[in-house]
Amino acid sequence: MDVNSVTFRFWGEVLEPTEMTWQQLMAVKHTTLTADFHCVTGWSMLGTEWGGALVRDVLEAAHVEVSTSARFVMAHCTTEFTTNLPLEALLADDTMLVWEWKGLPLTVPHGGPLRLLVPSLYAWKDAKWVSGFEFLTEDRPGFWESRGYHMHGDPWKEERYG
Ligand SMILES: Nc1nc2c(c(=O)[nH]1)N[C@H]1C(S)=C(S)[C@@H](COP(=O)(O)O)O[C@H]1N2
Ligand SMILES: [Mo]
Repeated sequence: MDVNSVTFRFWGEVLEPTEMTWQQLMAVKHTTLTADFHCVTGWSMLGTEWGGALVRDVLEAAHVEVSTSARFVMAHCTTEFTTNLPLEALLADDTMLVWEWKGLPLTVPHGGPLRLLVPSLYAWKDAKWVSGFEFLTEDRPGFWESRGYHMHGDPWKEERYG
């Protein structure tokens, strides 16, 4: 995977669609976070250490101006996988774009070079190989959500299936 060919896109309900290069992403304020990971099928992985940047900081660095009409976001990947989440979840103070796991580059099977990490929601929302955010006025189901998974997916409320 040549990271120099990575572009991360922002479109939909934004004042102007824009994109970021890998170099621009790497220049965003670095954050590490230790989080628990809950798969909807029942397993959890506790205390995993991730490195990257808060999505908030990424949006600021890219000068993305989210329209006041935006309420939801669809995360898109380099594969057909998509997942939807509320805008508040994307902007939460623990939601990140990650590229490191235990201080090492994130491996391809786990979503490298770039993965979305939403510790407040089930792990199916943690889009691997994430390539962009589409801002939406209305919620729309992503890959698993259109196959029966919950539209929101809060593990504490056990929001597994819709
Ligand atoms: N692009 C993409 N991201 C994805 C998935 C997928 O199929 N494609 N599966 C999701 C699900 S259901 C889970 S449980 C986690 C698994 O992450 P892991 O492979 O790093 O354990 O990734 C999530 N992100
Ligand atoms: Mo999962």
